[in-house]
Parts: sequence; structure tokens; C-alpha cells
Amino acid sequence: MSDLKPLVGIIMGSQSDWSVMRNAVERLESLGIACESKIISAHRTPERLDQYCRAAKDRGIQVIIAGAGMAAALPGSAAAITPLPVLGVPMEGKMMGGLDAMLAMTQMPPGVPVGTLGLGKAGAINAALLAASILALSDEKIAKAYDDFRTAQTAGVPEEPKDD
Ligand code: RP5
Repeated sequence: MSDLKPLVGIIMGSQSDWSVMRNAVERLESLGIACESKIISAHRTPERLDQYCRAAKDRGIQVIIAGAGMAAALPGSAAAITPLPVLGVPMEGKMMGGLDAMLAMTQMPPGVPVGTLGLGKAGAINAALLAASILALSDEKIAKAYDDFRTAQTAGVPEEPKDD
């Protein structure tokens, strides 16, 4: 983890979300973007949520990525408190494959937006990239790192398939 001041706050409802949310951390770090990771539950630790979201902007956090499963109230609850952009990552769950969490995150009442990504690992990676693109609007170093990532990704796609 970098010593730089974190620009992205990654919060998750449970330790059990970490194996997915660490993909967001790894993607941000690969782009040179400092982040911090915290376990904060809308239901189990509501005071921690309130304190974190009230202080985040003044501490220099610019984007919050919130991962949660089941009722998945975390991103919406965070968005209700902080003016920062909140990106939601629904966890794949045992009961409905995570569709329950995805719908919960998506169906925010008008006026309190959450930018919900796809389920699980892909969602966590894309949340990090979306956070990078937001930060890139006001940070040339991040803009270059994000452009370089996109260029390398494109160059890495072969024109023709081959047998495994
Ligand atoms: C949610 O409930 C968490 O985000 C997690 O995805 C889910 C289950 O939590 P644990 O019972 O594994 O702690 O709040």
C-alpha cells in the first residue's frame, strides 16, 4: 500500500467481501492511485459509516467505492451522507447469485445517486477504472496512467483467435 494520501476510499460491508474488493485496490495501485480500505457495514456499524462518510471529503478522498452483498445498503447509505461520487459493487451471493444486491444498489430514489457496477470481480475492477477516469479529469498523472492502461489493453487483444 502506498504512503501517499488516499484519493479513493474503498469500503465494504464485511471481511467476506475483501477477496472481491481487493481487485479494486490492485487496479488502483497499478495506476499509481493511492487508496484505503475499510470494513464498514450500514447495518452492523452505522456509526462507523456516519463518521467515515462525514470526514472523507475533508480528508482528501475524492471517490468512494462501496462493495456489499445481500441487502447491500452500504453504497446508498454512504451516498446519503457524503457529497462525493459513490460507486457500488454488488457481491455475488448464495441465494440469488447477487441479483438481489445489484437491484438494491441500482434502485436508488431520485436525488441520491449511486453509480452501480457489475457483479463481483468485474465490478470491482471496473469501479477502480471508473474512479480513475473521474480522477483523471483533474490529475494529469492519473490521466496518463489511465490512457496507458487503455492503450496496453487494446494492444493486448490479438486479431485472430488461436487454439488453447
Ligand atoms: C453484507 O452482507 C456484506 O457486504 C456481505 O456481502 C454480506 C454477508 O456478510 P457476512 O455475513 O459474510 O459478514 O452486509
